[in-house]
Amino acid sequence: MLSDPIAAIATPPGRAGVALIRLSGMGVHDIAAAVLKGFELEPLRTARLADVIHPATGELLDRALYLTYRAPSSYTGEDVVELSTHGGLLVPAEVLGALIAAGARQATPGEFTRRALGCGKLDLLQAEAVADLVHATAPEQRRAALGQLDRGLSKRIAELRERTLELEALICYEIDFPEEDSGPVPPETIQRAIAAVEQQLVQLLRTAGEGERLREGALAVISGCPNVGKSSLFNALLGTDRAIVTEIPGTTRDAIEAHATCSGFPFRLIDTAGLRSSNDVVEQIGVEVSHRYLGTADIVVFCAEAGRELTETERAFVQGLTAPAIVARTKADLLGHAGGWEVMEGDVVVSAHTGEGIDALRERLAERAFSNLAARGNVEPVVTRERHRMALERALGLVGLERRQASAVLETLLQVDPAEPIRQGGQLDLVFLLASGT
Ligand SMILES: Nc1nc2c(ncn2[C@@H]2O[C@H](COP(=O)(O)OP(=O)(O)OP(=O)(O)O)[C@@H](O)[C@H]2O)c(=O)[nH]1
Ligand SMILES: [Mg+2]
Repeated sequence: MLSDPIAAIATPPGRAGVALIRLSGMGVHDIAAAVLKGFELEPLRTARLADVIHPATGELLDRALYLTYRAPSSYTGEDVVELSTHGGLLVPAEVLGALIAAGARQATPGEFTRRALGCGKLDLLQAEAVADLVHATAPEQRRAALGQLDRGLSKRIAELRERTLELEALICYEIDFPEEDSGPVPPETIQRAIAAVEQQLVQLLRTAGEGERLREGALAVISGCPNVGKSSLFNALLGTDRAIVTEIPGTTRDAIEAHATCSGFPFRLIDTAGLRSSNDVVEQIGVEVSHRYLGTADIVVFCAEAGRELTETERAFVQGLTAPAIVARTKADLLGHAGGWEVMEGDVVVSAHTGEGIDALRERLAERAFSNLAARGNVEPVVTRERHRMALERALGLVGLERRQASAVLETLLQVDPAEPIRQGGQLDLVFLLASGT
């Protein structure tokens, strides 16, 4: 099925050597022929150079490479032409204008991928993976997105769907042909099969918490008393001087957010105001903001200078946190070789000035915030969106229902009308349409 012709610049605006413009839909080969001098459709998928001409004025706009594709063998599944023009702000915009003058329509965001979905070139999970790949900032995000694009999660869902359908067939067979020669299906067989599906659903759901965190970045809040070196540590983790550092306690008054990658995993790092009660209104608001962030944190880096014991207040604060905490003992360089203080197990000793312990802290952050994913490796699919989680939770609920109903049906097989529970079981199929989004 071919839809109306659309065109868009696929590369971001700004100065660059090359820009990619895509055309997809009905009649795009004719549209391309109207703007590319000497356009040839064949051979397909072969780069050729052509002058780009405005169809109305005949003005030369660029000299570009183009490739042709014929439905269904293209990204969208439609007829496609891709033009590699020179980059920058003007040339790609003018070439796009020429294509629109020749009959194309400006594509809406995501429309090419939506068409790929409509033409069955991608399923919804793969289309989501394309978006995740484009937005990836950390290698582990890229790995998960590529796994999903490679149908990792789609295949797992398809397998589960297959198993569930077999299960339903087994139950239906038992109900429809209870006196077949092959004898009754033992109830344990059915129960075992249901339990196996349930277990696989639970396993997938276990990846959801960290999977969603992987897409969005784990919220890591740097907290502690004033002047303990929070902003310096924040800057050291980022590798750039983002937050202001001074020797005056109460320097940071607002929460500062920045993206960081630790051992391949994405984090949203937050530097916060030092925790203390203050008469300064601005500082006090900053402290309240810190508390708000602490309430939503996935992980907290609690800072206290190395070489001293944590105060009672600090200890109580760490114990009262709802998120897991890593205690960072800061300014280690000031200690020299001075001994006489004990590093508690799990604490990380760091110096923002010398860089000591910063890599260890990065590793610890990744281990604590993504412990399950880090341990699983890259072989297993990961659930990365609320939509997936909710569909799987629904499926789990329905499988549980099926298990309960199956036992009831099997126990009283000939005494009840079995049609109703089985129809209920049929809902499962709907849930496994996760990949198609219906
Ligand atoms: N020697 C040494 N000094 C440090 C280190 N980290 C921070 N400092 C110093 O400690 C002082 C406070 O540092 P900040 O990073 O501003 O501390 P903070 O916890 O963000 O302070 P507030 O924002 O006021 O709560 C500054 O003078 C820093 O230079 C370190 O690793 N070694
Ligand atoms: Mg600060």
